[in-house]
Amino acid sequence: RKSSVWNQDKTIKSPFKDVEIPNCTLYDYVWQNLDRWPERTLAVCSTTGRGYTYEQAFKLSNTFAANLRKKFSVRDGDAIAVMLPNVPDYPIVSLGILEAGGVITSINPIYTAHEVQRQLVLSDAKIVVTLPETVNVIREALAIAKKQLPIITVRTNGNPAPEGTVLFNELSEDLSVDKSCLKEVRRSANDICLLPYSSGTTGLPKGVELSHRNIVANCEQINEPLIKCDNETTPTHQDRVMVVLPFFHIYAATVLMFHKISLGIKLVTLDKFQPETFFDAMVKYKTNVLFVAPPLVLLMGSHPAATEKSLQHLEVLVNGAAPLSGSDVDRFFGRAKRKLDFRQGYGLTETSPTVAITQKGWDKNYSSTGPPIPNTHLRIIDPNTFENLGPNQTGEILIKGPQVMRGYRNNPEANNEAFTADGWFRTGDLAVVDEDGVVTIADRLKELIKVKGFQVPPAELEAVLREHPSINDAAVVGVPHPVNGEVPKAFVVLKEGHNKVSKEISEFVKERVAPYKRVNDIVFLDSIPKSASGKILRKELKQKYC
Ligand code: 4UV
Repeated sequence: RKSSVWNQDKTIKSPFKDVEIPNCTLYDYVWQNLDRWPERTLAVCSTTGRGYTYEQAFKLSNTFAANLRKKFSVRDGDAIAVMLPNVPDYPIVSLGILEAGGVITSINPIYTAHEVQRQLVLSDAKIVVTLPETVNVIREALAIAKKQLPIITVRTNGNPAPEGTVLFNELSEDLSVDKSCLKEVRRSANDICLLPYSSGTTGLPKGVELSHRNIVANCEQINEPLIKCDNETTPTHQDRVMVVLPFFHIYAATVLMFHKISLGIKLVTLDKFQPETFFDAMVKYKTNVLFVAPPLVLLMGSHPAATEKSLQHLEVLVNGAAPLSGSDVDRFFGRAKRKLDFRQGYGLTETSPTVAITQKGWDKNYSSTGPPIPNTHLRIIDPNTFENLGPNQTGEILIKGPQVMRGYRNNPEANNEAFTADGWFRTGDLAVVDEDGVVTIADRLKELIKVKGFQVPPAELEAVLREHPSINDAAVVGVPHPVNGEVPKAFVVLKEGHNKVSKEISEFVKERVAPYKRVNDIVFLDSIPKSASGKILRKELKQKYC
């Protein structure tokens, strides 16, 4: 069969018909169907049962938005940092920020003060929204940055708000606020709505400018391939999605939060991952759709609590964020004692995030990620010559589409590297595309390490290592790990007369980075191999020592 997705010039188009992208803000898009299901539950916490209906969430976020402008003087385009685990309030906080004209810059709630301060400074955040439990980390970060910012705390239990912070409830339930200030908000589809941080192909994390149109487009683009698996919410049916992937990451933000709320789906939130509570919640809330990253597929194929009974309601499983082994999927099916609708998506923070996803009935090859979603164009190039490659040839995957970011904030150099002269976005991933346009990710060309699907930029760890008083130079690469996918391995050059104390170096890193970025494997070298232009020769390190 002659394929029609490959063009003459060896660019690849989506097999799907183009979709029209509404010219509206993400806020208007998400609430467009509100009057169809005001009474339905929007989000519920799987551990406490605390939750909100669609109508309640709409009203609370609207009141929060008015107070952000009135009490905190939020102006159009102001960045607001959200550092929260998966609490049911997360969507209310997010939609309130958007309605107030703000930009959400989400921070991993397990970040250390060292990591938080960098993002607070770079994003120029005006306010931080967090849990009472993490106020101290924020305060420490602000002290390092020599900055002062208002802190809003989301209370998940009866504990009072830490002194000097404002309770989120008091802002979202405040019936006295005058909402006329919201009429002053001027946001259009081309304005930025999200500012997540990603290292891209190289270097330290950078602010990724995603517009309202980027995210609205991505929601519309995944409707066609994905909506069928969600059994679109009807007057008598509401899908229940388990939200175990973190909302702060773009995968859950777009695909689980904004997209699912636009469809009236119930979000069952899990704030702390423990296998037993996770499997109990799947049964209790009859969750039928689950989005995961590879370590969870592994767990669901091997944990004693993963049984036919605990998986009885599950209909659809979607994997993404890192390479998956097909045998893990088979083991999981073995536990469920049936075959489920299994999907795999591919995407990046820079692409809002979805680029490709498999369709219903997919059982060709679990490691492929399906064809490009509507309105998406791909190229596979030889990264050295930039020449377009053909079907079944491995090369770097380049993307064009309405979901591709505007660029990295204030970083022309990184943008120059990220885009070709004619506007194609370079992913830094190696992939193969077959005759039918089906994408399989083969490897990562970029230096980025992914631990459990989370970004671990080597440059970030190298900078931390170089701060150590005994270290002269450092390099970090990823090595395969059976559970986490990859883990970082460090190469260190000591200053003269200093001792090889790997334990002390590990401790030093531990204090400065989130647990999944910790380095336990350290090799001492006399020098780090570098190119003439000073670039670390990571391939050489991998070949020689890994
Ligand atoms: O920037 P980021 O942390 O973004 C993500 C996004 C994951 C998504 C997005 C849409 C989906 O529908 C979905 O299922 C998952 O993780 O990291 C981007 C890098 O992660 C690797 C690849 O190296 C990207 O450049 N990656 C993402 N998805 C896959 C993957 C995959 N399915 N297989 C292999 N690697």
